[in-house]
Amino acid sequence: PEVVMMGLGYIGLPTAALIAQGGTQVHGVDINQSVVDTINKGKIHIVEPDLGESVARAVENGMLKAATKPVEANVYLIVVPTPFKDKNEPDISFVKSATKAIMPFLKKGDMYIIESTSPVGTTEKMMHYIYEERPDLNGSLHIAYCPERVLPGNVMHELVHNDRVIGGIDDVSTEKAVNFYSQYVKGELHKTNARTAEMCKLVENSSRDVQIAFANELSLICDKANINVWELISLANRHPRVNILQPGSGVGGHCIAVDPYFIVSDYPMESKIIGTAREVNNYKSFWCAEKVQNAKLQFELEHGRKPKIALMGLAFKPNIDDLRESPAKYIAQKVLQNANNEEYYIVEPNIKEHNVFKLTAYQEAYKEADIVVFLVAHKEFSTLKANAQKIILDFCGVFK
Ligand code: SAJ
Repeated sequence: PEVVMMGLGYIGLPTAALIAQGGTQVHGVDINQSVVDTINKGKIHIVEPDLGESVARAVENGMLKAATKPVEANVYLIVVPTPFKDKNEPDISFVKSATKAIMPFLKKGDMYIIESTSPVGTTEKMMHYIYEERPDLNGSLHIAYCPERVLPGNVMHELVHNDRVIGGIDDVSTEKAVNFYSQYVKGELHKTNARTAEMCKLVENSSRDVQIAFANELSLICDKANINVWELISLANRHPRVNILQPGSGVGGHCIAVDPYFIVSDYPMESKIIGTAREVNNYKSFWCAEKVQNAKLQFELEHGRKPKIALMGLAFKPNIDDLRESPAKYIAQKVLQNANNEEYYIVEPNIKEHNVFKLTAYQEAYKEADIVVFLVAHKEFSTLKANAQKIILDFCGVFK
């Protein structure tokens, strides 16, 4: 094969399928045997629009094969997770073990590209690691960092159409990597060095986190000031140079709630706003759970009975089925921990069944509940009619 793709997850698999579709032979590698088996059957293990067809086609015409071990190729892409061990240290051990796995196959002139979100300096670190283990190759590889930027739910489109930032460890590496991506990316390819490209990815997600934190902070202020934050933001945004994002029940997912820590852990003294934004967004989820608790006690005092409570939405953002790092799920768990014989309805219209939460249809939950808590602004919820009989805790602006 021409390309070895290390990691067949949310980014690796769509990228592998896309490259294969363009007529390049791709060998995909994943440590999970059942993922490998699924893909070799032309099926997929993740939910993403249009990915299924693309993988099925690529496997059927023999351009994409999956395995648990790499083989010899000309281009090696590292697209594995870089989780955060605790609040102090990003974990690049998957990048390192993927690099170790391809080490015996590398030959002079090969290209090695990291796409995984990584702390600044990771590409240089991996270069030193490779040349230490393979001194025979010294200086002969083309090494670059090129972060992915796709939005879950729109991956197949954005992989092709988003601009990319490509940073080599030297100019030749950058040029070679640009040539490679130009085969399947229609967006612009921007050249830089590896460190800048690494920081660029972290900054993109930190920027969004900081902006959401600003909106969440406003929601706390407005709650105290008795002002409708949704109206306030929409009015402020009529200013030609103001563009405030939407408050919600917190910030979740695998990227925006994690990547800022990659900066904060390396530059703690300098990254005050970035670190504080993380705190504000985390606090917002805690605050929401407290609000539910207070509403519950208040209801009991006023009505002399336990309320029925609907928790609307579990996903980490609207209109997806992904519960990873979800603030809504965190709030639901916290509320249920404090349960004291109230009746609860848990709603997630994008999921049929869940092994922990017993799910109820959103219409029924809304009809039955005394207290309705909107945790995610799923499109289904906007069809519900406001009802003055109910206590509504609208954390994500369903009724604005
Ligand atoms: N959110 C708000 N208010 C808003 C917008 C979002 O509370 O106004 C919340 C969402 O509910 C969610 C979280 O923020 O909990 C993150 O959602 P998102 O849609 O902003 O982003 P992700 O995590 O799905 O994808 C991001 C994208 N990055 C940017 O937009 C800068 C995507 O382009 C990246 O590729 C992806 O992270 C990644 O993999 O890094």
